[in-house]
Amino acid sequence: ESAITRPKGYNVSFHCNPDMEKHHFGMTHPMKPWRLTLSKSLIYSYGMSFAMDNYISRAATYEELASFHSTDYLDFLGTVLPEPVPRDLENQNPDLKFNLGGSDCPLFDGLYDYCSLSAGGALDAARKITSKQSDIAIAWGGGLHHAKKAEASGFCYINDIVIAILELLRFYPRVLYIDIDVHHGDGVEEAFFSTDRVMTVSFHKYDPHNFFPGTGALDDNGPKNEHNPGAHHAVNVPLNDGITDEQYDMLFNSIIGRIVEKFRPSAIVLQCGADSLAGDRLGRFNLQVQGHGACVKFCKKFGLPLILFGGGGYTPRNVARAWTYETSIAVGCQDNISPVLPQHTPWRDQFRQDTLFPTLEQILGEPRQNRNPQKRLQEIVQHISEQLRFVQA
Ligand code: TV1
Ligand code: CA
Ligand code: ZN
Repeated sequence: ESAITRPKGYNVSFHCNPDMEKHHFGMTHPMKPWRLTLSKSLIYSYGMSFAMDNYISRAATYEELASFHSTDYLDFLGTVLPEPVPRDLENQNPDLKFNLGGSDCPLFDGLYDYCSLSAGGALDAARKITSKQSDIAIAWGGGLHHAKKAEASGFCYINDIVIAILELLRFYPRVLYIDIDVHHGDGVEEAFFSTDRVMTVSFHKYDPHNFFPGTGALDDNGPKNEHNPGAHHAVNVPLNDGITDEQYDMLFNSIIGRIVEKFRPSAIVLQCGADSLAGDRLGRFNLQVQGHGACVKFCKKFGLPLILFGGGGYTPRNVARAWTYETSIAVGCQDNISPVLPQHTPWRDQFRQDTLFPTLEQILGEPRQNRNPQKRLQEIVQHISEQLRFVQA
């Protein structure tokens, strides 16, 4: 008998499209849309689809994409052809149009479909929220936070998050955007730099010269000119290698707790990039599935309309574990699911260990050195508390 039953008094919707998952960025490229298939297969193996409304998301229309992106950019994106020879990391072309076609943002087969499907899922999630059919909407195929109005960046071509938040703003006065991807959420931050209706908060590895994208310092809080209502509405939490669950939980709870109190958002959008997990191919942190999921738990507790997006995540087995655990938190069955992966899970050998919660030792062998002294984390909380004095709901 399944421990997962309805009703719960609130509704969770799940938005995905298998057509998105079949695209390939190139053999050695870290972004693998297939990780979405692996995640979904684990979520379904646990039986969680029975506790959610499941939707195959549609592709976003040109007009929907144009709510944020420039038509010049979209027209080019819609007509460029895949390159015959994929580039490698050393083969960066300095004069790319709209930054398309380099090694980070290659031109692959079906690129425009991939982008419009990601944005379509994000928009479907936003509309389920605004129509009050969902209290929590999940779109693991969204979360592509680096894309700019007229530029691709860091594996992201279309900023589905910005498009979804613009939709929320038609109904809600204030939206809180939180980004736990290991990279700085620069595209979303920039898009809302000049409004006080969106507060953006990104936790990320910060090392301006050695880690992408190099922005997101503690005191980058939005253009501070007299006439900019968006000043102080960008919060940045710059971190170093090796941060642990305990430290991250302390930071997240104290920072987000204060922000919700002060900013009083009407809805929360949480980008759950899974490259902040220990053992990620591109990440540098020591977070475990439990610590990553604790952020979702904390956000859910406010009882505000909530959207969960994916984002980065480059070790597919860890991505699938995190997004499965986070789906269980959304549904509210996290204490009833087995920590042992279901026997019938497809691709079960991909997971290496048969647990949903591998230890740091199982993931890494030797854990990465923690370069986040407690004193520095206290300074960060202090700075943000002072910044929030300028914010009013
Ligand atoms: C092709 C093949 C592309 C192998 C890219 C890692 C590759 C990277 C590759 C890579 C890689 C980055 C930069 C350098 C900017 C460039 C989805 C000119 C082993 C949300 C995007 C990171 C993260 C971009 C996206 C970064 C997200 N790191 N192998 N590329 N300079 N780009 O540093 O936030 O997770 O690494
Ligand atoms: Ca981030
Ligand atoms: Zn990332």
